[in-house]
Amino acid sequence: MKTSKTTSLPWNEALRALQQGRSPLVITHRSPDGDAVGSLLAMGLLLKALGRRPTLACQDPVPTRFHYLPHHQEVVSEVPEGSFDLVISLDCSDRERMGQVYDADRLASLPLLNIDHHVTNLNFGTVNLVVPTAASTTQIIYELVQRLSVPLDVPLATCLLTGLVTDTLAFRTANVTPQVMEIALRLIRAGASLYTIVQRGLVEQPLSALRLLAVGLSRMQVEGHLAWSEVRLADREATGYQGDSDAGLVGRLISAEEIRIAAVFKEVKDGRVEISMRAAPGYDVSGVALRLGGGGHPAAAGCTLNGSLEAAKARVLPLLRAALAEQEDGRHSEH
Ligand SMILES: [Mn+2]
Repeated sequence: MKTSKTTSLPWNEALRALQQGRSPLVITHRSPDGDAVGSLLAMGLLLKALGRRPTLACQDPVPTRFHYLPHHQEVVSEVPEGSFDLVISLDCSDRERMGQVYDADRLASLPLLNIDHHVTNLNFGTVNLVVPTAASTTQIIYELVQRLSVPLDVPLATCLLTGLVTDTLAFRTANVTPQVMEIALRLIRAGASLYTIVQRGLVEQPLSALRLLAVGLSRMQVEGHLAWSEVRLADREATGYQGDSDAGLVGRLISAEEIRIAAVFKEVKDGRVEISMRAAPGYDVSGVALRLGGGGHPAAAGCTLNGSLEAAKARVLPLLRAALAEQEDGRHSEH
């Protein structure tokens, strides 16, 4: 990326790892989003162009809304037998985000190429190509594609643009720069359909998602500039919602102009709670997520806690109140 920090980033080490690995295992994060799936499939295409036969893995299935992406059927949730000589982690801010497909007993001795754009990345790889200024992990892969002179065909451009579009909510986030728009333009020129990606990747939802959203909005709690809500396992049953997202709930909460920080507490299986946090411009929830063992970006971050919904709220809400108070103080003293 064209920033003053470019020289300190290990582009050459990353390129060398990609060229040396004969049988790479590529992993993206559990509960995959558009950038996770787009990165995984784009990296698969890049490696195939280099003559490799990569294994593409994700703990959870590719959501059906991303089934327009080429080769999505190749993603496995169980890592097959076979000897790998390189692990590539995509869009994961820590090792744990890779989920069960990263079997440390089997893989910890291998070189690990960590490619990510989360500011909270723990640099857990052997090579850490972590670029927080990138709007998506696919933007970093685009740069690798350029440096390796891999031809930009329609499938590759579609995967790359999917990450860029979904992580920026269709170019609406604060990290969208002229360079991001230039890359998007090149990907569209290469044949990626912006319309398809926006519709399938961001806009369309099943009716059950709207029902779940309605339940979540009806439980909204507001305290000053803080808003939160919760999604229970029983809500999924009642609404028939099959996806593992919050159906856009946290995005709706932060869209209220009075709200500076929003959170959704989502009950998941195995007695855990996933917490999604959002911050309005000028506020930052990545620090709270990092303290709770998660990670993310200033405007969007998350973590997973063991225990009940009530226990999660009791632990997280005081931290969010404190972050909000501190950041509001900081803003006032700037004037
Ligand atoms: Mn991402």
